Amino acid sequence: RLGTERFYSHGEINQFIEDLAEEHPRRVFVKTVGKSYERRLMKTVTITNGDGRRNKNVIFVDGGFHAREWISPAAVVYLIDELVNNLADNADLLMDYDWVILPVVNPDGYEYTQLSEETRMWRKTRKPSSPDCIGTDPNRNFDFHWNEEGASEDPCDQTYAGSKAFSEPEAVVVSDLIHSYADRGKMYLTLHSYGPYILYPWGWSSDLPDTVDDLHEVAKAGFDAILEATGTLYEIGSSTNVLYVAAGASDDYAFNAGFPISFTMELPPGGTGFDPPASAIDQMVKETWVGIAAMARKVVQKY
Ligand code: 0X9
Ligand code: ZN
Repeated sequence: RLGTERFYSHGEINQFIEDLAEEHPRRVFVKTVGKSYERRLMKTVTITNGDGRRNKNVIFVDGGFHAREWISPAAVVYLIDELVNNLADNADLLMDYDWVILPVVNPDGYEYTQLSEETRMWRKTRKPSSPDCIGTDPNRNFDFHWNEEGASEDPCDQTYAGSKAFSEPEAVVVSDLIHSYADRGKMYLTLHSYGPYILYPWGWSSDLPDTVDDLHEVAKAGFDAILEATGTLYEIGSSTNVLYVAAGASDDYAFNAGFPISFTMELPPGGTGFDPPASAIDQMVKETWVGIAAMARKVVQKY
């Protein structure tokens, strides 16, 4: 069991989900879904209530898109622990839903930021993008309005969109998962930092989806729950309107593929922004879970 006293490596997180599956063989299932550029194993954990019913609706959660946003995998680890080890409080969230979770989308980048102070603020993947530069922004690499706005064609930039859509193996893994769950996936949630924001589509343009009221209602449930629990004031709205236009991201891709609810949750800042101290993890991940649970509760009522 992983506590909240420090940040964990990608290997430790993979081991954590493997151990959970071994301890709870009827409730927790781990699957290797692909490999990163540096051949790290990317694994999903599927959490169920163990009733054996197949093809339930799905809530899909991922973290660790951007290497330096360490609080994201930390929040995902806490969410996994909560769903598995606190079934009593979360039975309603697992009655008609399975949760599929990919804790670290960009393990090469995540490990790179753990190497040294100098590499701590790395954002992108680690595949060479030109003779001089390394990395693509995995959250600009999806094949939906790819490279149209808010993305860069310069391989040395932080928001480099890649040589083509889905040039990065890590983005392909997420896309394959999105498609494999699109028919029963009701909420796609990708955790980033830093905000605090709960963002919904679209991020590729300032247009709002026809179903913006549904998106806003679910986001508001998370907003209210967090405000009430800790006083943290999230901002909610469309990615483009709250933050900036940025095409080729996973949230728009999942929404377009059929998930009726799709959010980027940007957790609050800490430290200089992307580097909250380990002492802040406990409070931050618990607060995040309050918001996610409230949004999931709204989703299981609505869909
Ligand atoms: O720019 C991003 O990828 C996200 N912000 S971050 O600071 N974590 O890098 C926001 C993505 C919002 N979604 C879309 N623009 N589609
Ligand atoms: Zn991010």
